[in-house]
Amino acid sequence: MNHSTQGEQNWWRGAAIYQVYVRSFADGDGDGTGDLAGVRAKLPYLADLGIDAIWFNPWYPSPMDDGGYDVSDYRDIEPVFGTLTEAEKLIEEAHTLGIRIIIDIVPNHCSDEHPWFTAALAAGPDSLERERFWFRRGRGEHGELPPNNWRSRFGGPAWTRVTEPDGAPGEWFLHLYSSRQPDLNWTNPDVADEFEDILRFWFNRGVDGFRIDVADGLVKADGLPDVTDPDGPLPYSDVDGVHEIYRAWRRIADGYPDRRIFVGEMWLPDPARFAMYLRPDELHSGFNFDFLSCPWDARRLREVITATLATHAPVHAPATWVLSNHDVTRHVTRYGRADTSFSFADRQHLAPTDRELGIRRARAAALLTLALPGGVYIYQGEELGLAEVEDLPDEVRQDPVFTRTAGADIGRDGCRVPIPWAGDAPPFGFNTTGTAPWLPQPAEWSAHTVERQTGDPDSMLELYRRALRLRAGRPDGPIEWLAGQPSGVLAFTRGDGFACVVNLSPGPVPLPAHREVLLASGPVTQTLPPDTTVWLRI
Ligand code: TEU
Repeated sequence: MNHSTQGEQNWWRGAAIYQVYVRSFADGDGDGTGDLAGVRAKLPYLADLGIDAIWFNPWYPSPMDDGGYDVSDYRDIEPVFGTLTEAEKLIEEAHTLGIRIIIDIVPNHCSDEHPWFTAALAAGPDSLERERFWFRRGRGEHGELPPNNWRSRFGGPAWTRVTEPDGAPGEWFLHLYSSRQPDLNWTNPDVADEFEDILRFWFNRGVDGFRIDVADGLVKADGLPDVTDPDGPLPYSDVDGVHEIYRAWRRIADGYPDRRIFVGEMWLPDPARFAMYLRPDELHSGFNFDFLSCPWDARRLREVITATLATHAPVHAPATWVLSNHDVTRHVTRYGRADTSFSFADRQHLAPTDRELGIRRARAAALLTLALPGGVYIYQGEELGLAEVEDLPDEVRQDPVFTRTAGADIGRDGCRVPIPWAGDAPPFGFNTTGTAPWLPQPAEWSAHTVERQTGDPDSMLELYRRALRLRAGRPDGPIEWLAGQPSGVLAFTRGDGFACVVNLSPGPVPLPAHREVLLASGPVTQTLPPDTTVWLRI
């Protein structure tokens, strides 16, 4: 069985899913911000690339305090991006091209401009409106201290004090992210009902699945206890009750005759806890951040791949493979550094990076990733070999991570710079009006445009195109490691006749016996050079 003959119902198990950060993908109306018109115009590009589905970052109305992860209306489209009618057309056009649509749902928190939150502020303490959030009186004599010691993931305390309708300093509300993203209270049945209805709203409009933002965070430990050990279990992450929510969501998805799916975003330290979300009556899949965070090292990668497959096997869920997304440093940059791992604790901003090495490894990593069993996520621009933009001026940075940490964490703007499509100067075809994009593009991106790379057999884009095409038709068997390989080499087969070999050692290594080189990430002869991957027919 290969991907193309897999049952329609199982499309998600081996899908190549392309992540579109709408704001930065393509600007159809020429105002400097990407939009749905831009995406619709580029659907043929995505179809030609060979992807199976698109995951859209949040496209809902939003004050854009956190790039749309601060939602003010879950049943509409951000006006800067377009309209609901346009979204419906986009879904239909994508389906016509054989591309499925996954959208982001943000159930942990909403925007402070969401009508529920403005109503809660207005209604005052002890109101039913406040029950939909986490309002608490402060500690200290006059309630001047936050209710507990939780920290926002964007820096600073996780609580902000409000001014009550009578003008007096009042209660505090919880926000695990920015102070403009109040956490919803999932013990309140209003919240569960509302999100179940939102799921149906979009499923009824043809959406094929949801990526669940902060999927582990919805349920908080009873009594909101202080964090006592930051390395131990956290009272706001992976609390057992969360699974009930996903069982209910799964019943809704399974109520549709064609397959609708969920992919959870859970950054969890314990793989066994992670797998619990992927039990047959919960989420279909989850992002594999261990693979994303892993350094470019043969032993470590093999450990992560083996552990990932072992984690997923008991729950019969397919693994996913991710190298980059809108939250992390682009892997071309990471892979060119001395320390090639990723960690939120230290983005290694401006650590020296060897661009050529980064590109070579990114090419090799692409073929490794696309050879593994399960689903794969490709973040927009990855197929163009874009690097992190590390020299953005402070005044253009928009990520609340940057402001809330006073620049101690540079934030995520550097991986969100608008895509270069064509031409020799900004905006590189991002729009046709010449309007400056919302984040400035580096001049060197003239070498990375889709136009420049199309038809160039050595380009990253053509590598992705060929790899995705071959991937769709290749054997889909389980992975088996090839024995007797030199150290620093990852080599495995997938079913009959297909092998993938990655050389992470410092010198060239001999190729295993083969009948044909199907595809290589760099020049190969009888030997495989360092930082190169080859796909073989054996
Ligand atoms: O991210 C969840 C999350 O906690 C991290 O990935 C986050 O980016 C990091 O802690 C920042 O330092 C998700 C989204 O992917 C992210 O873009 C949102 O900002 C966040 O949720 C809040 O909705």
